Amino acid sequence: MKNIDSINHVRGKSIFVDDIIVNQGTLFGVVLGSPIAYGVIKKLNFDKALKTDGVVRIFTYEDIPGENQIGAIIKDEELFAESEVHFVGQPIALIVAETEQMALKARKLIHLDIEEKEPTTSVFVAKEKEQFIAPPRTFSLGNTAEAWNNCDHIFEGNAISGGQEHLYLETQGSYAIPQENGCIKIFSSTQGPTAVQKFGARVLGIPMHKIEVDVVRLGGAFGGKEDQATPWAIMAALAVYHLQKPVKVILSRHDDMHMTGNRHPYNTNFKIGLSNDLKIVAFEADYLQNAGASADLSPAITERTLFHTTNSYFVPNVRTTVYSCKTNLPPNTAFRGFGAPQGVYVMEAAIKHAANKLSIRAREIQKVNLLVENDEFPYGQIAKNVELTSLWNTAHKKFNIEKLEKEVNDFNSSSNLFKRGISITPITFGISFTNTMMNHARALVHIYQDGSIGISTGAVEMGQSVNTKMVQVAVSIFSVKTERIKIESTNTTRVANTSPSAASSTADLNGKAVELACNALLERLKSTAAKVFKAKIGQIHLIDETVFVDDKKTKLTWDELVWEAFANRVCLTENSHYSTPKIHFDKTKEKGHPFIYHVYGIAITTATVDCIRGTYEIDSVKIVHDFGKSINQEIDNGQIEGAVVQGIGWMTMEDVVYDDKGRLQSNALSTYKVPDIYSVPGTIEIIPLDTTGDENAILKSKAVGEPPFMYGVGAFFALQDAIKNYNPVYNQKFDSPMTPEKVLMGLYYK
Ligand code: LUZ
Ligand code: MOS
Repeated sequence: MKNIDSINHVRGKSIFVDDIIVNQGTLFGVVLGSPIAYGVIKKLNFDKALKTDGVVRIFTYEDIPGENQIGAIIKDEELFAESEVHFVGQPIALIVAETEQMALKARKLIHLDIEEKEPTTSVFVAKEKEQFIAPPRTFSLGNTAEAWNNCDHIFEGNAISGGQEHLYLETQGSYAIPQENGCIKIFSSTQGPTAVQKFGARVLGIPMHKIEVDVVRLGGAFGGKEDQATPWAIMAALAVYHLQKPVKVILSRHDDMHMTGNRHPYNTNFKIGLSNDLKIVAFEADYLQNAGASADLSPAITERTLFHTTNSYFVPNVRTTVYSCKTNLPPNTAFRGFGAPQGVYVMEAAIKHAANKLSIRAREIQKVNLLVENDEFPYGQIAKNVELTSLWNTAHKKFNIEKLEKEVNDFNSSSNLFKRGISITPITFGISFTNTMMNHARALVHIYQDGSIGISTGAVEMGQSVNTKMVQVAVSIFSVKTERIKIESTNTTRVANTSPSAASSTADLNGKAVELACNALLERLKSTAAKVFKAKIGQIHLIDETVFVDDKKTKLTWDELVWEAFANRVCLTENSHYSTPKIHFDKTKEKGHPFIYHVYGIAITTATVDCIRGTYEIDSVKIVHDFGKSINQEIDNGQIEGAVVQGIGWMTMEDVVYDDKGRLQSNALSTYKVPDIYSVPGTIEIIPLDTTGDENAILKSKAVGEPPFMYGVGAFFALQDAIKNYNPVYNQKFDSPMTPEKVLMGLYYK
């Protein structure tokens, strides 16, 4: 089935927040952000700005009727700065005017008197000062202190990974409209409609039922709108609260890049110990996570890093600690993979480091340490339905790893100025929100009298095609034409108390809820049909919009059956609730069974480096992936292709740069490079692993959003391999992103 949005998307007919037809009298808000990273606010002078043509009002923390607090996990984040600012771009005020241009003009006329203090941007300084978001967390298995004695080889090293700007095509934005009795309706480009509602209620000091949040779709999010869509929505709502006029707040690209956080940069020291037969005996790592100025989702991201420190390998002795460091940068936040890619990258760096020292290929270490059935993860979960060996064997059979290596060698011996490299990247990703409480969802399904169907869920469509998958789930149960089904907007009054669309779990959680609701309705329709034909329910089947009694086709069609049920006063609406079974986690012991299942995969990456310029191309990424039984191979392949390219971007070219005053230098698309059509791999080949699927995944089709992001890690190591093939004394620092500048330095390193 095709993505239901594709035709409207390519014709520019899809509606995003900024496309909603505006009401008469709509006002426009522009956010004033702090120009400095750390300081004490002495005086704000709005006099000139307020006299500017069209300016209606300027809001600050003093206008907040409830709590000036939007921190979700930890209450450490003000909506508007009160007495201190903690990062460049931190919101101080909202200027509301008749047009956006008028508000922008007024913003320039605001005079800020802020006494500057010395900002902290480095994780080392933060750690030294013990400036942490929360106490450090450690996961351990076995006993590393003793295990070092049993290692034949021990290596220590350091690995750095950088930030990443989400760069969703649609910037952050919201449109809030006053309703009667002090109620407010907010259209928001958010992954978490309930987050907007809940924290909006907190800030405005009103109950949640006075705020309705509606989301049609997002023009991309990637985690950047899990938490950080909230402030702009609340600001619009705050202005509505006071002015009783519709207010729109849409960030410009420049403001968005300045004011919102990124993927967390990490700096990690690791230690790995191996036996002579290359078994990893012990692994330790201290991860310094740059969290920025407030917690945001950092404690949860910390956790997901710890859940993925050993990637796809069994290591009997592990001790890993994440230090979430508080700095004067914008609060870093969720980004596809949610801390797992950072963990996986360090493990792969440690293996590569050991392989370099032992003068062997990394794959020789990787292969003999792959997780197998009943191995224990460092967090106590026992690995089940592990597909890694079967993936490795399939990759070997379909792609012939040794032949690929030989091709690389042959190329290199016949080429002086271009050199090629190769790497292998196995991935393992745990599916479920690591916070067990969040793993539930609801669906509201109406069958209308004419046989058409409307479905509401908590799922937010952000380009991942979850709505298409929801249609498929309903079609698979009702056996009706896809045109019968409409997926409604995500709305807090129809489906309440939702978790954000995140953690790769949206299709599973909401799909299972849709499945439950549709099955309940199907039972009622079958019961109606059974009465019509004086048969038993078990004899009734619905196939292609027609009722069958046993295997005999009847004349009763879907719409006639629906009418019959309605005429007999049968309820044609169902509201269902799904919560993931079996999962649990004990934070006091750091042990449990947090994930309902794991997604596995393996990628082989090849790259070619231009040894004069330091420029490069990723030639191919060959993947064997565990989809379970995909319900939509094209959509899932699209998710993989997008994730691979985004992962390669993170590992190779996307370089978030702040100066030591905490000012973003890579603040526009001229200075921040993202992969474009010219930098995607020459080929991306995807082979689905042949498996029976997983009962806990929706229609056995496993979650696919985040796991393939980590295939991008392979680009870093393929590039290092290519550099090494030109310069045998290359120092192989694990310092990503591997920009052309770093490649060039590596090629000529002496
Ligand atoms: N968001 C979240 C996530 O709140 N919890 C998670 O475990 C998670 N995992 C991946 C992406 N977003
Ligand atoms: Mo996410 S990183 O919002 O799944």
